[in-house]
Amino acid sequence: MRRIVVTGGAGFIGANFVHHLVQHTDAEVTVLDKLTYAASREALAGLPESRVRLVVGDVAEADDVEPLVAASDAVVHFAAESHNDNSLDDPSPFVRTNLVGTFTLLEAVRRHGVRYHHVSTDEVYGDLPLGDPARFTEESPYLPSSPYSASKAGSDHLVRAWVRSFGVAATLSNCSNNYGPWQHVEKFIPRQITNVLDGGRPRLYGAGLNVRDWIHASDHSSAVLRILTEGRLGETYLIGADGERNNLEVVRMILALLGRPEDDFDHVTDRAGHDLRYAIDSTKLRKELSWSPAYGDFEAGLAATIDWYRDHEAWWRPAKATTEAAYARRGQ
Ligand code: NAD
Ligand code: TDX
Repeated sequence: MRRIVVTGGAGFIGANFVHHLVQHTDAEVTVLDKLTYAASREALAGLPESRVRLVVGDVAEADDVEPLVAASDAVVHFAAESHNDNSLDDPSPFVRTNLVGTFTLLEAVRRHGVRYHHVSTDEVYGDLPLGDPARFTEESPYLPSSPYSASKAGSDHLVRAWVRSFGVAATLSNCSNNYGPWQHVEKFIPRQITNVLDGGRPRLYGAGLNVRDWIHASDHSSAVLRILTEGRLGETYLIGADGERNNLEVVRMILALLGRPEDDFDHVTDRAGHDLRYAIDSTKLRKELSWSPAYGDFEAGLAATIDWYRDHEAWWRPAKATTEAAYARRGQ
């Protein structure tokens, strides 16, 4: 697998994965990215031009996809509309990019016999009760709640159908909530960090008791590379780092790390259909492929992420005002 196409490689996790490929393999990487509001060229700056090239294009356009797939050994598909709140405002780009985009890529890898890895989310399984030991496994039933998670669930189903019906050489992964550098300020952790850096207050949806299972984006990248190179074809692997915290705990941790009182936040309008709890059982990935996360300490990873946002204000500042204006319109 020398020639790898990474879709969405200018986004948060995709860019992290491209850095990981450059550091840990000798692959030549072609990033296919539409450069939506969520993308940043800066996240790819400094990578060797001989190893990484950026092609601006749409995964849902066969003409953009076809020549790149034809000249590749593998496709790793990160490109997506990724934010639940946006999917509640306007689901249409989610259906187009996440469903039609995946379909377009699958048809291209089928035509050219190219290896395919599909990056998905734990949200396809719906949510779990609070205060319960149950976690998602590869056998959990699909029960998505939002237009975003439904579009991701549909894309997973397309991949499995292309494996079974057409013999496409694919693997899938479903990962929990990521944090780390280059995450857009619309997402929970960067939003709260930048609110505080701006002299404002974090905004908690509802009571803040919803639980997410946090993993550093670089651990997501190492898991995807392991599955791409050693995973069994047709299989799904859940990716997680045992990082369950409720949102209130995370906000209090951010406030403490930034030297602010622990109650210096606002409760705001809850998200419609807000999933209660996500939790991943990643035993299959750990046992079968001997993977383990490098970031065991969430608080240390969060502290490093806060430092990163403090040092990269020029990067996040342009998106902050428009993002907050959208939240203000929703009462959040
Ligand atoms: P992101 O929104 O930060 O980045 C998405 C990237 O895809 C952007 O660079 C954007 O320009 C690109 N893109 C969007 N539409 C496109 C199109 N039609 N054609 C080509 N490129 C397009 O997303 P992210 O948080 O980095 O998520 C990446 C993937 O990982 C997604 O598939 C998401 O579902 C999955 N995932 C994310 C998380 C998380 O916590 N963020 C967790 C599990 C899985
Ligand atoms: O301002 C906020 N206040 C708040 O309380 C925001 C933006 C979010 N929240 C809550 C909602 C969630 O319970 O924080 C939690 C995390 O929210 P998001 O960052 O929007 O993530 P989530 O909806 O859990 O989805 C994320 O993880 C799974 C990614 O955005 C998805 O792409 C991924 O599939």
